[in-house]
Amino acid sequence: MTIAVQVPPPAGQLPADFLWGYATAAYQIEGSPEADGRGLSIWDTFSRDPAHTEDGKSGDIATDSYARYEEDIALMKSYGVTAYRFSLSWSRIIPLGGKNDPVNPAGIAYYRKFMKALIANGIEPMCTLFHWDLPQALQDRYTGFCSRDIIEDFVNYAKVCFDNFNDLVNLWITINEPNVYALMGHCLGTQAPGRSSDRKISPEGDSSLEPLIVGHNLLLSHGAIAKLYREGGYKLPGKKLGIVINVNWGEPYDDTEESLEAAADFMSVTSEWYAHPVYCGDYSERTKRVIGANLPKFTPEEIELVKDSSDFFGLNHYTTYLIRRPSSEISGSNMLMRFMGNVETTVTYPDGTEIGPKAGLSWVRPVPWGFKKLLKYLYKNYGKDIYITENGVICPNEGSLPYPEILEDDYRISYFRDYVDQIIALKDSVPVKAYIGWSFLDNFEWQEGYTARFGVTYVDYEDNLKRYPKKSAIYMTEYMGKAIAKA
Ligand code: PNW
Repeated sequence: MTIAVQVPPPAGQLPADFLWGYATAAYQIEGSPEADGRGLSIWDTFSRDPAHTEDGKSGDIATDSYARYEEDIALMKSYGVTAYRFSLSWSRIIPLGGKNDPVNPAGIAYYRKFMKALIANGIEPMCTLFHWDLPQALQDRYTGFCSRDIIEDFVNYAKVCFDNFNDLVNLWITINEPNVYALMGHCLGTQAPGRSSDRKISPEGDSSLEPLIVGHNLLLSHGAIAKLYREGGYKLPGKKLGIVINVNWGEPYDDTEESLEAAADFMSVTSEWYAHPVYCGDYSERTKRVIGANLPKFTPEEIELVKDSSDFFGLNHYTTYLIRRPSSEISGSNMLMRFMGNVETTVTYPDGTEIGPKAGLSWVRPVPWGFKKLLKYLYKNYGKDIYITENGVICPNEGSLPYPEILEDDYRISYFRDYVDQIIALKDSVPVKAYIGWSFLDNFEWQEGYTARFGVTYVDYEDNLKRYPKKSAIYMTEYMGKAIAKA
């Protein structure tokens, strides 16, 4: 089937070295959980309990991309992308995860073959070390990121990756969204490892403490890996390493002092919690105040370790919320609200209008002006080059539309185009170096199972996982092809 698209010219040009492409994560697409000696990860364990996903399905098959990588790369090449952001499965490389556990040569051989195929097709590998699929053995051994023991094991895993892949990778990402991993896995318990204070959800966990400890150990791990990368001879000219933080924009609900403070608290706890240590060396004063005594403390040596440990600001951004103080007292069990700065998020202004059109998933609405404000805010605060490492949306009804109507994703086209246009509008004031959309394929969307389709490529789960480009894929090929200057 061929889809006709009309692509008006872009509003301006992006530099010739601007990176453009799509992202995925290992557990969301690979499947083949036992191939070539892979060990179990916490996402195998978690998602094999049908109560943990919307459709009761796990990532055991996913989009079968471990086996179909050549087909996937050929499709990506046809999209004209210049970069692909993917993650490595730790338990394929070190099946039991730890520094004294054996390395798996078959896992390494696979990823080398895969990266070489990307490069041979003119696609720059953007490689994430940890996108949430921790080896189960480390969760069992010492509760994973709840323990400081993780740091040495994570550094060892990073070293194995640098030793084996650094000749093929110019852009490394240590951790994907430490904030989401800490909170969904250890406060709400809706993602692996599924820990929470709520004993109906988990037999173990402490929603008020563990996310902070996990966050702290993620930051220390990132700092230690960056030190290894820089001091171990891996940071060669043209190579970079950074962390990816998920930041949504929080706009004050109204112009009262109370809402302005609430929005500042929201931004502080949802993004500064990680960004401030990574770029400035310690938790910000506001984060310390909002979170309070439970926030772990860095020693002076640790501050030095995490300070300026990322070569760029890796930004995953999806949406904007209106922020106000909650109308009633936050109950002790609603810890997530506390981790959002003791605020309430809404999408409806005082006059009843909505911040953006409803999407196919409740938490994401297109608000391109919020993205623009965020880019200015992040550059003003941290002064780093910004790499957009994820940005995407689901169309209304996309979960239920049949093929081929489902390919007509005009809603996604508007979203992508409006967001890229903010980057173009700011090109002389905010250095954005990459735009990576989420996602290359419909895939295993964590607790949503296969019900939430973020891809520019439709995957037919009923018919041998066949791939079909959606209209957005075709549109973006032409749009980005025109927007990025020719070298
Ligand atoms: C990201 N939010 O998670 C992840 O990196 C991807 O693996 C995931 O598939 C994708 O976004 C879509 O969900 C997020 O609440 C989770 O703003 C939550 C939020 C943003 C990103």
